[in-house]
Amino acid sequence: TNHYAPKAFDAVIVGAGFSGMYMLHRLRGMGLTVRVYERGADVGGTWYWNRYPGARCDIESVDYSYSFSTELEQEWRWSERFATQPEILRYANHVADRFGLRTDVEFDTQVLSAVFDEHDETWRITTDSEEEVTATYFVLATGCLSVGNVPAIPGIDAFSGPTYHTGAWPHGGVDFTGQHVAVIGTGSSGIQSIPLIAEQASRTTVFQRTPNFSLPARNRLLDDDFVRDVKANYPDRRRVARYNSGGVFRIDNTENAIDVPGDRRRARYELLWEEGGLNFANAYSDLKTNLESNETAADFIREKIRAIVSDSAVAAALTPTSYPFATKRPCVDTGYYATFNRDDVELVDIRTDPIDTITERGVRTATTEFEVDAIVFATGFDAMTGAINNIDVVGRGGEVLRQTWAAGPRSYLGVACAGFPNMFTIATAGSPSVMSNMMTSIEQHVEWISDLVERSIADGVGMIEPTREAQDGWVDHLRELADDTLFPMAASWYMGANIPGKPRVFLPYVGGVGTYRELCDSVATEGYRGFSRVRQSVAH
Ligand code: NA7
Repeated sequence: TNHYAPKAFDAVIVGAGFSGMYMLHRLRGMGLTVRVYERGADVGGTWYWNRYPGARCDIESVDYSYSFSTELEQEWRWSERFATQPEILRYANHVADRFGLRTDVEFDTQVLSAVFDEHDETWRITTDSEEEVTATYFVLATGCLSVGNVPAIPGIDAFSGPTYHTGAWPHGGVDFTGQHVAVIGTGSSGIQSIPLIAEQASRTTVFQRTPNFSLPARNRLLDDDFVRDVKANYPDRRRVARYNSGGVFRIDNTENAIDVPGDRRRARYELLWEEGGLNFANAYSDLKTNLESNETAADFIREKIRAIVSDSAVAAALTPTSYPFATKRPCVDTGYYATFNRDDVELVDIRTDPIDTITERGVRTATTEFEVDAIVFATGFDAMTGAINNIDVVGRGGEVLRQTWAAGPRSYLGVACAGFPNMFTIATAGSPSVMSNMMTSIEQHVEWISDLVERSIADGVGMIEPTREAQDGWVDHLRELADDTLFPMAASWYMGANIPGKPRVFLPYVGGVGTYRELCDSVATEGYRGFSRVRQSVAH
């Protein structure tokens, strides 16, 4: 062996969030040697970085958790219906400790490139610690909302006070007491943080480009009876979650809103509004496909906004009208709309009064200069493709992934790419992950990918990759599914529309996690249909 030969692993995984952690656990359990690189100083991914006030998961905690270990499931006790970021991060740490994951993770390390060496049939991976390692399998568990988007507003560097992005929040927290704070952006992060920032700051100015539909969380502490009941019924609860559209414990309603009398429909909306959370968005099966049905739900929420917000001009500005309900990710809030009834909170509609520039003292719109002490960017992420495109990924024949994806991501099943052998992606474009309970999708992906790896090792296959035909077919299928829905009508991050210059392609698989799981399972039982160099699977 060559003294200078890079360290060789069976698998390298990028990212130690919930995807990377479980992938490590599975591959290690198969006897593989694994190295994980993580740019953060510890595990948790999204929940490591997004420490802004009010950060919570809007999937219920008892569902937003791993199901792969019964012991883990039984020993962990969630305290709230919707867990806070600190609690979810504690959970991630608990998992890392319990399964001894940290020993195989290199923290504070960013992967810069991964180049497929055709001669050795291996991936050569370099990091910012100037290390080069090789791996047979290369897994991108880089997260779908992990590259922050700070808009290029002129003058942004001139501001004399501190600026923050919700997705890179200081670990010690920020004290806004006595300050005038500007918040730019009203997606989930803005809507969660604005009520708490407003409580602390002396004055809060919210700059809104597009109003969002937000549903009340109705968060609560979980009582022992509820937790006991969930734990006693976890297998059933998880089974339901795996096979419905959203990966949560819910029976999908097959009724169409359009077929239901107005008073009954209204009663159902009222019930789901009172129950709180995202189930409202699945009140009827045609809400995301039929504009007229969609309007019934949208109108219901618009009425609620008018009822909550006392100033009618502010209420009108907060009311979404430019896109159908739920075609942008609906938000879940605690007291968001009511926050605008405070005397110390103002809303600036930058559609009518656009931001011209950021100055030394604050934010200047076409009409006004707002002098502020701090600016919070709640401006979202270069979603789904951002983190992957930040790495120089080079496949067979020098094919550069970023170039292949220039007009939109291309993959098979959202997990593998033609020309990039033994490379897998978790919870990114082309899969239902972002439109579901991420945990359900992550477990499905990780288990399916590790089964594929196990099978190909057992068969002595070597390199596996999807065929171009299978990949083209998947890209077409994704577009056809999306075109049958209302989703393309919104300028959302699902469409890449929040990032200037990003191709407008609908990124997620919109067919639901249950259908997707069945499809992936059928691909596997048919000898990994669409992959090349995988031998026919023996009947099992
Ligand atoms: P989102 O949902 O992408 O929200 C970002 C917000 O920032 C949204 O209101 C944007 O308005 C606004 N934005 C983005 N760029 C600008 C510029 N240039 N000027 C003004 N306003 C801007 O990100 P979040 O972090 O809130 O949530 C991400 C996901 O996390 C969420 O969907 C859940 O899945 C959890 P726009 O609507 O684009 O007009």
